[in-house]
Amino acid sequence: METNEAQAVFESKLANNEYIEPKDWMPEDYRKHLIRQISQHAHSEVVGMLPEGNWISRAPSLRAKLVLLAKVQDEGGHGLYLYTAAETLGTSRDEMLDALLTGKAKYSSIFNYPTLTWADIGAIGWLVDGAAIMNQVMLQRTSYGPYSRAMIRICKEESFHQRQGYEIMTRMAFGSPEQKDMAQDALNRWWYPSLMMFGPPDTESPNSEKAIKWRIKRETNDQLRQRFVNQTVVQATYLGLKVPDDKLKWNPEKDGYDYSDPDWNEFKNVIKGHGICNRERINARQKAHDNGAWVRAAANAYSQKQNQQSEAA
Ligand code: BYC
Repeated sequence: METNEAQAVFESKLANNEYIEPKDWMPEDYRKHLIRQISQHAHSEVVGMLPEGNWISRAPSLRAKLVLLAKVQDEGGHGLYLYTAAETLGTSRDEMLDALLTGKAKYSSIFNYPTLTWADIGAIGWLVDGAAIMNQVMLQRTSYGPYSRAMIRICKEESFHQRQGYEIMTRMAFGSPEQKDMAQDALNRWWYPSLMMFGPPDTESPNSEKAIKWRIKRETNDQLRQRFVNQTVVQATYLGLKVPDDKLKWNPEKDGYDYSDPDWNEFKNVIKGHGICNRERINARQKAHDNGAWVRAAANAYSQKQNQQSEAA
């Protein structure tokens, strides 16, 4: 097929809301854009296991420990689906991991903040998974087939994660005065970093225009952030907690809340690698990668042996 003809088929699939599949022709920019976004998403899932993993041994009950273990394990699975989806675009796991460990690839800014108390585990589930779902529901309808199918599965698990977080917050907010203070303190520290998860404002988002044109993203960063604020304020009110924003006000004209922007300079600093925990997170991933070298070597040796046996047969 000539490139012009292939381009026309690509455009018509997008216009008809059909998936682009790995063997279909696609513009090189589209392929690169997806590798960037999907690998960043995969890295976020895997690095996201670290702040919560810190609390597995300190969970306040056996039930809480089991639920948290299951959640952290799910995040590892999400990373796996997403790395595999990215591999269908012609990159390799080694290339992606190298980009993460050398700081060339980003992962979500949110995971560079520390988890100081058990209430932070509640806040992560409620706010961070809540923000992630808001973003990921749209990604279930993304134009690239393998990414969309991974997202459908991930979203089912993320809603369980959001509920486990909200359950922790409910127990603490309706618990003793000290527990309620801890819940409020966690909300104070996680609110603005959660708003940053949706990315910079639309006017400063270099990737959004193409992402929307190619139907990789279906909604803009600001649209999703606004929906998150509208939903979360109601939940905070139910908990009797105060969102740390004095400018927060219902605006009937836009049918949503007016709210204060996060500190975008802080955001830029964190994604440049200068957040509180950036170094600790990458060191932990590097250590896990080094410790896993023998597993990769054993798996390679096993698959080589299988290949030799099937060639000989
Ligand atoms: N953090 O043009 P923009 C989870 C970068 S984890 C870091 O708006 P785009 C969970 C952006 O990459 C799920 N970097 O970009 C796990 C770009 O830089 P590059 C996390 C950010 O791609 C464990 C530049 O800023 N979710 O659920 O159109 C426990 C300009 O931005 C961030 C995903 O990863 C950020 N917050 O939109 C609990 C979702 N924001 O790459 C929970 C998938 C922006 O040009 N990703 N940047 O060097 C996306 O939907 C989009 O990539 C974003 C950004 C909305 C994040």
